[in-house]
Formats: sequence, C-alpha cells, structure tokens
Amino acid sequence: MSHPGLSKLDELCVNTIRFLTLDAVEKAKSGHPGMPMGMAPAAYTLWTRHLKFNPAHPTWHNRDRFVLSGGHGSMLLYSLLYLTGYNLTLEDLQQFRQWDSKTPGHPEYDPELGVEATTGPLGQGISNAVGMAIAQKYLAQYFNREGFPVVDYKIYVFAGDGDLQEGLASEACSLAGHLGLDNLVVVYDDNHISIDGPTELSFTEDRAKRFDAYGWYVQKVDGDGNDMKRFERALIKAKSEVGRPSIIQFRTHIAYGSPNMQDTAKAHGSPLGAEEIRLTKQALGWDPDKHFHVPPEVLDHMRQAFDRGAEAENEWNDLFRRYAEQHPDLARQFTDAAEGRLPVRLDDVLPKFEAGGKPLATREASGKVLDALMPKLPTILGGSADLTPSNNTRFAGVTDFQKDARLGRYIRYGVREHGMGAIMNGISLSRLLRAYGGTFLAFSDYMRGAVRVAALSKYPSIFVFTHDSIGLGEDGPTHQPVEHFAALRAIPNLLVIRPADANETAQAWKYILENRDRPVALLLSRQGMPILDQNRYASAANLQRGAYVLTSSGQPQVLLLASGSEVALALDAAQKLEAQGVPAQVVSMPCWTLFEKQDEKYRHSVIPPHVKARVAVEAATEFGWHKWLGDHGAFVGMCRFGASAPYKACYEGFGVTVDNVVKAAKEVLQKLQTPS
Ligand SMILES: Cc1ncc(C[n+]2csc(CCOP(=O)(O)OP(=O)(O)O)c2C)c(N)n1
Ligand SMILES: [Mg+2]
Repeated sequence: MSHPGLSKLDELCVNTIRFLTLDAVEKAKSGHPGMPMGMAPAAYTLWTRHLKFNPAHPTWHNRDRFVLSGGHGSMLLYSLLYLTGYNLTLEDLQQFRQWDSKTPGHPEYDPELGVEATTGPLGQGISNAVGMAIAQKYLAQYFNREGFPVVDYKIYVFAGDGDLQEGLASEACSLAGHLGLDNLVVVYDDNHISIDGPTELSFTEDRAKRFDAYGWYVQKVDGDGNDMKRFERALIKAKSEVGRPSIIQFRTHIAYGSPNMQDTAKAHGSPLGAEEIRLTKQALGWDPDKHFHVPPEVLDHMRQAFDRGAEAENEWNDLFRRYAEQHPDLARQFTDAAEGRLPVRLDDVLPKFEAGGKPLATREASGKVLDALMPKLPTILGGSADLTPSNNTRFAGVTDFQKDARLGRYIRYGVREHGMGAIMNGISLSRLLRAYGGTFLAFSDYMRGAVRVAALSKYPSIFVFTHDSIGLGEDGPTHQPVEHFAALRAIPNLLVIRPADANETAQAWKYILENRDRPVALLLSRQGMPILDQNRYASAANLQRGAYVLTSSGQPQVLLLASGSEVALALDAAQKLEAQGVPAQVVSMPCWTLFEKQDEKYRHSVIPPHVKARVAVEAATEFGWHKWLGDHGAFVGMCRFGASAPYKACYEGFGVTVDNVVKAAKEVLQKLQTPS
C-alpha cells in the first residue's frame, strides 16, 4: 500500500478512519463500510489541510461547508467529526445506528454537531450544496466591502455514482454551471460500484463530458484513490478556479484494502464480517485484535483542528469587529439576519385589501404582498421554476441573480422543480437567508423529495404553489391538483397554508416570515376570489391560529368548514341556510397544523364538539377531513381527477357548489334528527 503525499502519521490517521468505520458497522451489524474505506484518504486530506472549520464552534458563519451527499457513507463523517474534536465521543461511534444516538444511519441536520445537510436521499446533498453556493455568493456580494471579506467560505461535496445518476443532481448541477458557482467543489467518488453491481450495468455516459457541457471545470484523478499528491494538486486547482464550479472525478475503490470485498457491490452496504475485517486489518498493517482503536498520536494530530479552527475564527472575529466599526449598519444587518430578526415590523408594511372591489386571486394578492414586503427584506431570495408570470413570485424592482449579478434576489430556476426545492433548502442552510420559490401545486410531486427533506430537517423553505385546484380551469386534469392537499398535509413538520382571500394571504406571509422553524407550503388560487369584509366577518389576522370562526349565528345547528377559494362558497351557503331557518357557523381553516396547536378551549369554540352536523367543502379529495367532520359530517369536494373546462364549469360539473353544500347540510341534519 502506498499513499503518495501522505506521511506515515497521515497514513495512520487514514487507516484509523477506515477501521473506525469497519468496527462501527460491524458492531451495529448494519451500515455501509465500502465508501469510507475508499474515500478516507481524500477526506483526511481535505479536512486536515484545506477545510476551514472550528470544532469548538461548529456554526461559525464563515466556516467552509462539507456536504457528504452519499449519506450512506455516514461513518466517514462521524469518524472525521470525532477525530477532529467535535462534540462526539468514541462511545457515540459505538452507538452507530442505535436508538436516540448521535450517529444515525444517515446524517440528518445537526449544525451544532457539524452535520451540514440531510443526505439520505441521493442527489439531495449535492443539490443543497448548489443552494449553499448561491447563498454564499449573494451574501459575499451583499456584505463584503473593500478589505473586509467577511463572507468567503467555500462549499465542498463528496458525491457518488448514485448522486450523479439522480435526475435531481442534473437539475441542480446544470443550474450551478449556468450560474458559474466557482465556490463549489465536488469530489466525485468514481468507484464503479453501486448497490446492484458494477456501474456498467446502467451508468456508462461520460460523466466528465457531461459536467463539462454543464459549464463545470472538470478534472480527473486516476489511480486507486490513495495518491494524495495528485488529488491535492487537483483540489488546489479546483479551489482557485474562477467562474466555474469544479468537479474532480476521482477514481477510487470501494472497500479499499479488503482482500475479498474490495470492488464488490456487497461491500457497499453490508458489514464485512469479523473474519474479513481481520484480514483487512492485517492487509493494511493494523492490529486485528484491536477494535475502535485510535492511536494517541492520531488523536493528537487530528485534534490540531482545534487550534487551527480557533485561530481561523479568531481572525474572522477580529475582522468582523473592525468591519462593524467601519460598516456598522451592515454588521447589524448581518447579526440580525443570523439571529432571525426582521429589519421591519411586518404589520407596518403589510398591505390591506378592501372588500367590495374586484375579485382577486390569492396568487395575485401574494404578488402584491411580495411587492410591499420584499424590498425591505434583503435576506429573502425569490424565484420560480419557469412560471414567474403565473406564480406572481417576482416582486417590483427585483433583479435576477446571475453569474454577473450576484446581488440579484430573483432566481430563474428554469423548469427544474426538484432542483429548485433542494436549492432553496441549501440557501436556507446559510442560516442568514431564506428562499421562496414557485410552481404549480400539481407539480409539487416533482419536488416532493426536497419538500420532505425540508420537513425532516426543518429547513424554513417557502414553497409557493399556485393554481391550487380545479379553479385553474382549462389546463385540465393534468394540472388540476386534487390529492395534493392531503399529500402535503401528510408530511410531518410541513405547514400547509391555504388562504381564503387577499387579506388571509397577507397574514399567511406575515406568519411565514416571522417564523422560521420549519418549511411551509403556501397554496394559492389562480382564479379570482372575493375579498372578505372584515367588518362583517372576523379579522383575517386570525389566520395565525390556523382556523377561526368567520361568522356564526350564535347557536349554530351546522358547521361549515372550508379553506381557500371554497370559503366564500361556504359563506354563501350559510346565508341560504339561515334564510331557510338553519343557523350555521362558518369556519375558515387555512392551516390545520396551526389549529391543532391551539388550546382545547379555543379549538372547541371554533369546532364545538356538540355540533355534530358538519359539512366541509374543499375542491380536493376528502382524505384527512374525517378528523374534523367526525362520524356524522359530509364532504363536498372532488372524488376523481378534474376536467378541462372553464373553471366555473368545473365547479358546477363536479358539484362543488353552494346548493350542494346547503343540500349536504340539510341531509346531515336530517340524519342526525332521525332516530336510528
Ligand atoms: C433517492 C435514493 N434512492 C435510492 C437510495 C438507496 N441507495 C443508497 S446508496 C445507493 C447506491 C449508491 O451508489 P453509490 O453512490 O455509487 O455509492 P457507493 O456504492 O459507491 O458507496 C442506493 C441505491 C437512496 N439512498 N436514495
Ligand atoms: Mg459508487
């Protein structure tokens, strides 16, 4: 075995990483030993000689970011975190993949521990990294001043065959090339193996040419994954490349050093087994009887990261202190953004919409809200997946973020919904910026992978989904969402907000911007809707509570529950019912999750338990409504895909009408009054 460019001590460190991995996977009887074995030298070289970080303060803003996109190789990351001195112990490594441990099978999002991004679903990490690189470019342009490079970090990614095969990565990397993100360096673990076997089975395109065509700077490092002289040369060139993101196609061997498992697919995701581990340890000059062995000189050497990190951060703190003297306003903005403080009181700038005028689609109302708020919120980046005029996501006066325009706040994602979702997540990982991005609600399916990751990791991305029902009309059933409300509501941690009119839309944006603890899906209509009279009905500010009584007869016999464009319909139905002697209570339900968080007293005032006659109306599937309707309620909505027709014809044709709500209410009442 030879490791050009590494000393004996370096080699010892590399092998420590390898064997911590093998021992942890073996102990857990579960995990992925292969990738860390092959990538250990590159990881060691990057982490000890190039990556800027401070284990004592993992969230230091100007640290370099390291994204392990092939998250299955998590033991590589955990070993590095432990060895360099993050808040992780050898016992934590021994708890790999166990209940409640700090070392789950796939790294999730744990910035305090040094885990930068959630990377279980392949392709997400590398695409998050594109968002992280966009964020860095914007922040650098916004905050840096002559002599004060307060934002000058880089983003490094380890990605495997699986990452590169995922369509998601193609979307994101194509955009990264277009945008010339030269702060992004990807090391491609070209080990010719994935789970099913050799990559020849399904992956034979010329990856180098592909990335070259995207506009990346591509370098190849052949050999066996151990020649750190060549790897480091490429890394240095990649770091200093101007105008293009970099990828190093790095030939490695999965399970390097294992006499019988190297270069096999089996080594991807199964423990090597006690006997093979013995043989591997022997082959690499390690004591086969030692487990979780960390030679003291390895720890000494790798923990120098502490001093290096402290020095780097101190230098930066010093720089920032001088920056704050020279540019106090910028420094304050930086700190405010980092601590989640908004620069304005939103109530002072939130537009108010008068009732009685022309109907207004909530997507249009949203556009007006963005026009009013966004110029005052420079740490929010907008965008759309090529539906800008339909999503109303571009606010007045904004310019595009481009290769030669890093202060632009509007990202043209192109028709790349999944890429957009993952990039938005990456932008929010800066912890200084947030991103919103638009597409049609039906295409939320195309970005669901990223939406789920945002929810899992609580990235505060703002997914703007317009054209939220059959109300979009003629484009027809391919574009008309019906199951999507339910599908999104089913994701834990995701707030789904569907405002009923322009003022609820403004309130929705207020809630979203004032809370950055999780992602949001904002569902907006294409068609116009009346602006509800807040003198006659309750204030839209109640949206903050998730659901509220818009109007009530005091002693209601029936509850009418609705969201979005169907709220006005429910109000009309209530009037008809009143006229027929049936008192009703109309509840606007823009966000189930926020409503569930309210105390019982409030919830019971909105949906009184004793009023069993309930009708919900929503131009979507019933799935999930049972919770609010109980056993006696009825639902007026969609039970099949939509149709291509003018939107009013769709509502009529599918029976989502005032008369049907009235009819359903009376039927429910009658059933309840009939003794069984
Ligand atoms: C979206 C997604 N699909 C499938 C998987 C399951 N999976 C995990 S690793 C892997 C193969 C990855 O191959 P490669 O990136 O070459 O990793 P290596 O075997 O070289 O470690 C697959 C299919 C996943 N994690 N994410
Ligand atoms: Mg592979």
